[in-house]
Amino acid sequence: MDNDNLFVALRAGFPAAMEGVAIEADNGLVYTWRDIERATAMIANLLASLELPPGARVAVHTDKSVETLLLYLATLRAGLVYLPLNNAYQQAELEYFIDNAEPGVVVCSGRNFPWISKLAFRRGVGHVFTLNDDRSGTLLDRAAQQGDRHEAAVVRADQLAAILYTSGTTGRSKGAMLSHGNLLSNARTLQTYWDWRADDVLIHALPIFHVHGLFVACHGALLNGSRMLWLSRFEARAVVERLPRATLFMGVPTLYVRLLQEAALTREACARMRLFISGSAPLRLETFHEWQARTGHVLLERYGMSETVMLTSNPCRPEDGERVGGTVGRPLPGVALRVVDDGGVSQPAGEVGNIEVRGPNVFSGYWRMPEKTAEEFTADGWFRTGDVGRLDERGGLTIVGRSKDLIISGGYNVYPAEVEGYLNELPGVAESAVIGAPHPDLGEAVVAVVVPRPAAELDAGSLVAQLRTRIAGFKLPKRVFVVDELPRNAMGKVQKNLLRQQHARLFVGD
Ligand code: MLC
Ligand code: AMP
Repeated sequence: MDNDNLFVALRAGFPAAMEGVAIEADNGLVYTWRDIERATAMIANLLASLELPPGARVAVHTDKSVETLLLYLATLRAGLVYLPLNNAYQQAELEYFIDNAEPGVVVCSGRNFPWISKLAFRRGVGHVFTLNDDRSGTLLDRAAQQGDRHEAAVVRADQLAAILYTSGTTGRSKGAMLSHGNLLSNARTLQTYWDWRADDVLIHALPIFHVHGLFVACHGALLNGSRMLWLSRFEARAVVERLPRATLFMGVPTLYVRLLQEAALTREACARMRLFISGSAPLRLETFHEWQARTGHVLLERYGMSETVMLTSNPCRPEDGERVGGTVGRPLPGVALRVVDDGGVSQPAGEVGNIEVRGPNVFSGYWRMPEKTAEEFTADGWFRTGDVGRLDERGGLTIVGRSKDLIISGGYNVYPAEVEGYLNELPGVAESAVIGAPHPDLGEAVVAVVVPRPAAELDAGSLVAQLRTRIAGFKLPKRVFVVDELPRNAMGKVQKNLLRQQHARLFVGD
């Protein structure tokens, strides 16, 4: 019987020598391919023993660990739906995700169990397990009692593999539904386009609750039987130390900015490396050039989204052309991309417009939000990315901005409407506007401009302290300005462009 389970395809990429090393973790542990095979079977057997309904969601809010990756693979293997959550998310954020996704299982770190289990059980979640980054917790305790053989669940290519929440323009997150087929088609395309080799060694330093660290990085290595050098968190020095033993690295631009601050980052250190990939946020041309001068390597920039996985890439092989700084390359094989005006008319090369895409990698819609899904797709099936760009004569894409009101800070997305919503609920706040300001390390930093209610005295520090208990730390404003009023146009709409201009040099020198 045909089985389109993504796990089966990844598993087929494991080398025949199952005793070989698959993952070397920074805590000194080494995982063989057989370890991955056995551990995912045991966790999949545990998940199967819970007798969840088909399509049940497994929501995961843990610190980064190899075991969390094993849980992801086991969820695929069991035919359930993986729902990764940024471990910086706080109570209000978790409540929303659990209400919206109605998971059958929640897995969290032991230190968060008291509050997460309470809110999960109250919302009818049947099972809450713990998983810590030192291999302790009830998930592994229970899995240890299971058999280490498991026949992967039979799934169709269009069945859901994962839901990735991506913040909505209205301030509420939307769950992008990705199927086994979406993820596998993209993984296979990248395998070829980036010329993955069995002897590649990938330094894995990204979080594993987003497309970049979980799908692009891990699928590549697993599908290809390549080793990963695993870091539980990004630390520039630890990455540089591993470069002489590695061939591949993937990062958001902030990682490259921080690596460039390391004196030990030299051509010699990078001698064995074959590819450095950047994405998830705009890469400054200055970083692109500095990287080349320091390491002798030309960074490969690519562009993607939670809803689509990878869309475009600069070339990897010389015969596919040169990597051009400031551009995100051509659409990947199988991906169709067009630039249209607001009326949906395709623009000629050189003209700026809205980026729309289509392909086997594009998600099927937002979880339980048919109206939002309908809004984001055109009548003829193209997905509106919310990004704005232009194509050159040879089909290369340059992203020039976004039509969606989104801040990308250190590779994490922050939706101003969401932060404004929380700010406006605080005592003494009449209204607020949240913008992104250029930042040398983070690319963009969150800045809030707040208007007090009559007679209220607002203190920036106290506003941030109050927000801290409600939302993830990376969404907190790095600066807060208290003003008498917000600039508005004749229609009464807040003129964020004026605020952006006003604060453009807040974090960067002249
Ligand atoms: C952490 N902090 C941030 C932040 N990350 N603030 C703003 N923006 C960020 N990105 C804050 C914390 O809240 C904390 O604040 C302080 O910084 C220190 O926290 P930390 O955890 O020690 O930070 P650090 O380890 O330095 O993290 C920075 C980082 C991390 C750049 C390594 O943000 C990161 O790993 N980013 C990668 C995100 C990513 O993988 N994106 C891919 C999305 S997929 P305080 O106040 O408590 O001190 C996607 C699709 C695609 O977009 O195309 O790939
Ligand atoms: P996410 O919703 O986290 O998947 O973020 C996707 C968004 O990140 C895209 O819509 C783009 O705005 C942005 N993005 C990803 N890669 C790049 C890139 N190379 N350059 C500029 N923006 C990017």
